[in-house]
Amino acid sequence: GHRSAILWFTGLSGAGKSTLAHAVEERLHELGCRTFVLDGDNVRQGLCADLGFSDQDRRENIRRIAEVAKLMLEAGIITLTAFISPFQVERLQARQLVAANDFIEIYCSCDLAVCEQRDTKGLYQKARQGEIKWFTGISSPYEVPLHPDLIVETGRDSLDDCVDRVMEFLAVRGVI
Ligand code: GGZ
Repeated sequence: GHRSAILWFTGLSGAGKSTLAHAVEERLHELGCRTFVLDGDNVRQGLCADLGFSDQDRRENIRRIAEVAKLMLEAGIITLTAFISPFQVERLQARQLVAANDFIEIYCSCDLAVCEQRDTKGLYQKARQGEIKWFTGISSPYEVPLHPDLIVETGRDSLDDCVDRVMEFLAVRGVI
């Protein structure tokens, strides 16, 4: 059996949050865990379709996601959220919605230069050319977590290694 939890992945665009969350989810499924990944693909299309990327809209985006994650926690699900979540205040508020033990903040550490080099969607190039205003790391801030529960070096370590780090941590925390 397993207990429910919120795995809150945070980091720059292109740091690998969503990829890591889905890879961790796969491993959790092998253990028989019930899981759900919330990311831009399933949230910004629907629940948050009215929101853009101003500071205010990002804060509201994260607030809604935190509330949804709380409901899923109550439903007994391990929820993995993969959003930039650039601001310390909203990450702290998300944490404070649930019991301390149920919220695991995972900082996906990846240098801006590496994200920009990867530029899988070409967004950094557009941001540099001024075609996207308020792009995180270029023209909008990212507040590095001061006290994350776990730091994974997604810019340096392989995906498999990062998944291992997360799974080890979940075992230590007694989630799995
Ligand atoms: C940052 C943006 C922007 C701007 C579109 N700034 O790499 P991606 O494409 O798939 O992930 C990014 C995603 C960020 O949405 P989040 O909901 O995670 O952001 S936040 O937590 O700050 O609310 C990127 C894409 O959307 N994208 N415009 N201006 N990322």
